[in-house]
Amino acid sequence: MSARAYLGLGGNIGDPAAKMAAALRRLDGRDDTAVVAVSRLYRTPPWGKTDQPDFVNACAAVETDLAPRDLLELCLATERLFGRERRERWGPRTLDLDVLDYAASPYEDDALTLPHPRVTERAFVLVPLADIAPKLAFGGRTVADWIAAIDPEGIQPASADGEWWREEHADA
Ligand code: A4P
Ligand code: MG
Repeated sequence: MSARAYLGLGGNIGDPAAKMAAALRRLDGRDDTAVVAVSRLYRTPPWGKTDQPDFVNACAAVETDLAPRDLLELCLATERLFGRERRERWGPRTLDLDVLDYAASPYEDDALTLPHPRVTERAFVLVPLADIAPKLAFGGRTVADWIAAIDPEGIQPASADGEWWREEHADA
């Protein structure tokens, strides 16, 4: 009874693309979760707190047997595994792994809100997500429609395709 979920990955300290790739390989290696599509890598200007280095961002689709809350816990554990230091809100980070959507269904508990509340404001999420799920809808509008409503300026592809995560990756 697996569900389709979408993850957002990002980072701007060290070698974020290598951390993101290692995280995806780790998830894909589990018996309960398969990575079924990955966007290109993108280089993105910092959003929210702008006096920090550019980010690398990507999105991935997974098929998972985990419940939404268990998928969040797996993402948080994976962030910790690859050395995230939690600091200020929206500040620099080695690896951020958010759950963007789970089975196109709203969900809320004390630690998880789905869809991710800020998806539709963030070009660094929407543009990579359009690589793999342009017709996924949030609030009645598709990812492609939301992109038309925001400013995607400065979001630059940093890989030719969605294969960058499959083997040891030097840099983005
Ligand atoms: N949480 C609730 N819902 C969710 C969800 N759907 N997915 C809770 C993931 N987590 C969710 O997470 C704090 C807590 O949110 C989690 O422990 C979980 O219980 P966090 O990642 O530390 O969040 P935050 O930094 O406080 O806020 P926010 O808005 O989630 O920040 P993000 O998404 O982490 O963004 N600019 C660019 N260009 N690219 C980026 O990737 N990232 C950030 C940080 C800022 N600017 C950026 C980027
Ligand atoms: Mg996060």
